[in-house]
Amino acid sequence: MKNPLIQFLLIVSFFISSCDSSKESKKENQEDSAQITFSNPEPPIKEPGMIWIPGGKFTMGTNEADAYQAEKPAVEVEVKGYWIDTHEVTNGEFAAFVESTGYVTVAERKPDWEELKKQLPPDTPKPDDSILVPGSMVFSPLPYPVPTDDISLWWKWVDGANWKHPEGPGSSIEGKENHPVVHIAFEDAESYAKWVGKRLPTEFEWEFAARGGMNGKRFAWGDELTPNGQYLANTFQGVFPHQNEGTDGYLGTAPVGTFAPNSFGLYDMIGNVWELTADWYDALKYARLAGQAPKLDAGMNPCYNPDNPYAMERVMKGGSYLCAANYCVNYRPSARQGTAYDSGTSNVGFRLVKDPTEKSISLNQ
Ligand SMILES: [Ca+2]
Ligand SMILES: [Ca+2]
Repeated sequence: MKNPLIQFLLIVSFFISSCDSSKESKKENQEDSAQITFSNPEPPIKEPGMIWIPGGKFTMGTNEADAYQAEKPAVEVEVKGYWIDTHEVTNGEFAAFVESTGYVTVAERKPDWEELKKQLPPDTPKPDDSILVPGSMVFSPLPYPVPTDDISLWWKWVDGANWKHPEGPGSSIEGKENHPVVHIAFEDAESYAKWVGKRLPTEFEWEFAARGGMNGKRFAWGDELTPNGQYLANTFQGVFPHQNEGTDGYLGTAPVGTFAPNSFGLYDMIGNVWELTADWYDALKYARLAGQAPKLDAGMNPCYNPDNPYAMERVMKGGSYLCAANYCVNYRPSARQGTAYDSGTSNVGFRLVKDPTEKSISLNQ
């Protein structure tokens, strides 16, 4: 590791997974598996590349015994109808944005210490300027088994890593125009969204779409991870992090739309890359909604992660090509993690939503 201090600093500000290997077993889902009643018909004016999600009440989160605490308890929430991208935003789509606007992503800029230190313990000393250089976190596993409670054993800060050079200098996205864009910070996703006239989904909207109209299913397609041995998402087969077998055909990202869509016609809601949402990460969000934890009052920090108390994090959903049975198990619609708002990684991307126009709604009435 060239710059151990920046690695340390960024690991602290990066999401700290609460994953452990105790989440392997699969329990029968006890929740209501009835179809969701939809509330908003599809507007007559279509949005290219997007699917209409008809809105309604649904069960968010889970009561499964082996799920992570931040996913519990299951709570009923309601969303209004919206359009959502059929697939994750691709390198090709992001390149068109950069070409048109000249936008420079966060990973391509020199880190701002004044911003960075807000997410570090108060007595953290300022590193030398030579250490604060553009870069991003890249999955870099060792070739042998390591303890799975130390993410620094497989995440490395790589100078010069960004969306155009996903593994760092020398790597490129040539031939990967149809792969999801990665190394995207929240600010980058919001800037792209503004350019295309869309927005990031809320956490509720994302999960409603991922569930494909079915309440209480463990996966986006039902209760089996690989029904009849068929892979329905790009995840990690083998023993994480060193033994990536790629039985599903992909060791890293896959072209969007490679795996079968869910019932709404959406690709890669599970796996491929994690997807940023608009919400701050609050580990007690569902507990608060269910009255099992105090409500957040106005003026309180909207972000809460006991494993990463200084970080300001956004919710990401769906898991990635790095989610394995022995680690993470986040390839489920209810799964959620916080990710630092001001940095990206090689396994986090996004997709966008769009509200119906007043005109298109009125045409339906
Ligand atoms: Ca894979
Ligand atoms: Ca995804």
